[in-house]
Amino acid sequence: MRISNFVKQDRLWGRLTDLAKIGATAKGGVNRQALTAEDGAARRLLADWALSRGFSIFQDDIGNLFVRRNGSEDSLPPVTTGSHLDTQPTGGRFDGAYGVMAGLEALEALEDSGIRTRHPVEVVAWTNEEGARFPPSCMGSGVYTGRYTLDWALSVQDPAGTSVGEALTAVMEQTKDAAPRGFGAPMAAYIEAHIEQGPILVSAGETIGVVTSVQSQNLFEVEVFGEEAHAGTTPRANRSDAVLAAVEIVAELERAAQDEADAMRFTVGRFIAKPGAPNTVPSHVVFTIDLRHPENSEIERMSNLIECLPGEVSARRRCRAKVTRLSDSPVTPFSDDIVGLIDSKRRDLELPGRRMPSGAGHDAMYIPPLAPTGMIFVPCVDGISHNEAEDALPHDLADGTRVLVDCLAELAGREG
Ligand code: HGY
Ligand code: MN
Ligand code: MN
Repeated sequence: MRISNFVKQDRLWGRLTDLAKIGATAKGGVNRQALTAEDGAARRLLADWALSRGFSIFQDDIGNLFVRRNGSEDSLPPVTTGSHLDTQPTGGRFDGAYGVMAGLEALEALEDSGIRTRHPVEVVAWTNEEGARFPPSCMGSGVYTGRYTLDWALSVQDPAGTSVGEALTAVMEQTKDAAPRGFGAPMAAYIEAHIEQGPILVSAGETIGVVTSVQSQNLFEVEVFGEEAHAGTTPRANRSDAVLAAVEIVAELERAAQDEADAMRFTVGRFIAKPGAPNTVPSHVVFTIDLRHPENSEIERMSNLIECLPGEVSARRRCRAKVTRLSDSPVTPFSDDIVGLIDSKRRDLELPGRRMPSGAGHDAMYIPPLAPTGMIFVPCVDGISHNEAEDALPHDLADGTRVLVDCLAELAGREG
């Protein structure tokens, strides 16, 4: 008897619908940025759903929230699934939320089946996966796995000057009934379910993406320093205009990032000029560069350019530049065993699918040093994501959850 028989599409869809109400936007999307009151409310809702089913809850010092269904041998490391509850400012109802709700649905299906597992099975909601308010992304999983120190993460500030530490205190208070969990606690395996956030599955009419790797991604912060001056009286020859230097830097780097294969992903998502007065020459610009590529050598080539070109352009414009590499994550291959298991379970369920790399970053990319790791993709409508129009079909979401729970049950050593 497959545990996937106990997955309830309506229960999963209902929870996603309830969750999407927290931070709902007028355009039908979700704005539930990390460590906001909305994020706290979503975490509380997950905790209440978990407790009402008899599961237990834990949280670590960066706020990663764990839901646990005990195993018959509870000292064994858990088999873990999960994703994130925070969203982009103009986010959708499924990015992250699907993986957490699919994990909760998997625990419910196990409970409904009456089948025990040797290992405990856990769902985690990682803190600040998006890195939209507090860059870099995957901060919670990064601290959990030792990529970042807790102290550094707590010191990161949002554009308004609020630190992660200040925002985290209020949010963790809402789940203070969760038991403590240490960083890096071992896992027997980790599988994350997520919408693909791209066009491949939906174009092929397939249901399951068996993810083989996550492409490399580096995040940079570039600051350009100039000099404030009067917009009306200051000749060009006397100006140190930080914006003009910054836009020249971006234009030159964007040209260098152009490749025949259209594989390099170069994004300037945040660009803030100060003092921001229309009639004062700007003295300070801070902007981000999100760089991705399927090959490590290519992203390093482009990263080296990003680290030296801003200084050269700035000097030509009587400005100076500072480049900080906020995060770098090389290509992350997933475990052959987990990839093989996901592929075999999708075939057992006669679901069309393919093996494929992930263009988007996910918390799963930080887990391989800790546990055999994999991901399950399901299609999203027209491949749209990081957009309020993001959408997915209930049966695709349920099918991905069916594959997930059959994998978790096997990895956790089902008894019966
Ligand atoms: O940026 C990413 O790829 C992820 O969606 N946070
Ligand atoms: Mn995501
Ligand atoms: Mn995202």
